[in-house]
Amino acid sequence: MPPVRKMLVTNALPYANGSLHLGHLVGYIQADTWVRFQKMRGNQCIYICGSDSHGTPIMIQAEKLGITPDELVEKMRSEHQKDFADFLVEFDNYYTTHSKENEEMVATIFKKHLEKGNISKKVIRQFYDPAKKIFLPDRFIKGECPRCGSKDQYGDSCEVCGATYQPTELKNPYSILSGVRPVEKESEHYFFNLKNYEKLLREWTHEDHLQEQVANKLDEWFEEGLQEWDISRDAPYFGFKIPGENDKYFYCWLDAPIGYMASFKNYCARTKVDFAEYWQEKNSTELYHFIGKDIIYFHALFWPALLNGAGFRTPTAVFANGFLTVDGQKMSKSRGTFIKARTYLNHLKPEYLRYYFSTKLSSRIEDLDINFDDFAQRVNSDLVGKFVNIASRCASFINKNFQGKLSNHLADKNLFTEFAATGDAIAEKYDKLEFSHAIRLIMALADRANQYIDEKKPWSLMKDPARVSEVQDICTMGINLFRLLMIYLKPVLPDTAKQVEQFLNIPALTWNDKNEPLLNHTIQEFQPLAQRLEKKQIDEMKMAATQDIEKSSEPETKHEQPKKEFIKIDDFTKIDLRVAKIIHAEHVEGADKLLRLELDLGGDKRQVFAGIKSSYQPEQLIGKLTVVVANLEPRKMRFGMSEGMVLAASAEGSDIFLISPDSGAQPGMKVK
Ligand code: B3M
Ligand code: ZN
Repeated sequence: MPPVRKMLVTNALPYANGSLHLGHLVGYIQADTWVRFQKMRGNQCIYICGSDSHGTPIMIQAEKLGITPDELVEKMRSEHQKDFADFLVEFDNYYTTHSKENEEMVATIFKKHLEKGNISKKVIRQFYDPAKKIFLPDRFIKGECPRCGSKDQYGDSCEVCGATYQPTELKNPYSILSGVRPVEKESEHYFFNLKNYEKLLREWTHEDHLQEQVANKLDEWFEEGLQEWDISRDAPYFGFKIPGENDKYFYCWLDAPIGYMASFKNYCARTKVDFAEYWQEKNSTELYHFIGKDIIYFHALFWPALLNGAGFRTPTAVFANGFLTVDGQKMSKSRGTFIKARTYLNHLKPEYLRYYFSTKLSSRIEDLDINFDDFAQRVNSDLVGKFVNIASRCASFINKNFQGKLSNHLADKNLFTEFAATGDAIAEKYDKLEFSHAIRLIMALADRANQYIDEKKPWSLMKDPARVSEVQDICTMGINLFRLLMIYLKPVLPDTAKQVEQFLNIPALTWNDKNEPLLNHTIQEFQPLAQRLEKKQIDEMKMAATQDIEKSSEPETKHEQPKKEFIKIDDFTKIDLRVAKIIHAEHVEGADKLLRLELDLGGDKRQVFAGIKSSYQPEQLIGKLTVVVANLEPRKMRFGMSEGMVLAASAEGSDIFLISPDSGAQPGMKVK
């Protein structure tokens, strides 16, 4: 028996300002599956998470909702906890960075680094919103891209051309909070000098703590040169005050990873586990962080440096996962592929997603695509068609004909041994986070088990009274193979495992149970374990996702007041507005809204199609004066060319009112 490992596992702490979506779940399901596997192996594995509760976006979001940041954080924390629980992501502790434990921990770590001379103060210039009286994070400033000129780009990068830049480089910048032009303002900030840890980090990077792709990325960052890290923010800010300062706070990204320690500390107080055993330098415990690929810099550079300098251990490994795409595309609200965790849960079983993800996850940072046709196909063919099928094929014979009793021996010992031995290979794949490989091995065994039953044909033996006892042996064998498959799938399908444990009338399955068959034992009545997934269910879920977006999009954009667009007088004079006399008007066959007008612009005759049918009869219009855009590029319409546009006033749902000059105006006169 390998020695029991003592492991502490964390997942990135989700921001407490928005709901979880399927993209978030990749990393949580991955870590949860891994933790469940470790626990099944008999390792002591503690799984920690919590809300990332500080920062400007949380403060602003609370303000929008008219609640305090504390209230927002608590509300989101319980929503996230419920979502995680329902996806069977089972943390040992789910805490918050906005806690006493964290505040103390942050102060301790900060003080250590101050004493070591790793932190210095410097005055910097930053954008400030004079209307809201607040320094603006890069993402709160928009303007025109300095490279391609695209409008409404964020202060750090352009979504159109991909340029990255400083917010001060934006042209015509505006604050998304107030719409006003930000001013540059000076303020003193605290900086963490990451360069002091370059040697340590360069070594650490190549000691197998990181995925290869991450280590390579870090090498690039070393070549570019490590930057000082601004760890302070000015008031108003929702966070921890910097000791000795009045209106300065720690940047939320400083206290966020320290939140792992605080959540664990909170867990220790509850369970009497020894905090120091897991965090002191040189110890035999293991520390793992599961994160998204976008936050590698914080976890692979700042975090080990912060820990080491403050006298704590560094992580055993950091695992980064890729992003989720839906049907090959980035999740997008406008395409209706943005699916909230809760929307999924309202329609589909959490284990289906857990299974689907595990068929696709590897130890590499790859984006993972969810294609819902493939999803349904996987669930139906693997889980329903192969796995559950084994139990349902065998259980009814045992239940009905042998009073639920399994035989006292294995009909095919070799096959059982082969299944048990493959368990070691599967375990190795799980341990290395090669889930998709583990699942392939498991499904190959499921095929073998089905093949065994097909060959033995218990249903036809049942008809021959002399061979009925063989049926019990074959089905006992089938159920035993099924039981091993259940052990192997239990990290992915914990709920199904519970049902199976009940059905088999056994205590919670552990990994080692694979070595001993279940014989001479009475099982319970078989209950269906999984239903086929119908396309309709997926369609309904997708529909609900679209509706969610429609519901939520309004408040989300409410406070983003883009800068008022002004045009220059030159822009206006480009438009050639003329007085026109309507000399003929008629209905257009097949058009619901249009009338065909013939106009006289002082000798210049034009045909215009105008969408005013709902408010005017053609006869009413003949002889009337109106105003027309005379230099609009002629447009070919289904009914003919339209050579201009008449001006009319209207509001949503109202009548249409043609614009007419006062009497005395002559056709062809310029309107200015
Ligand atoms: N809240 C970003 C994220 O949710 C951030 C993670 C903090 S981990 C210490 O991906
Ligand atoms: Zn650009």
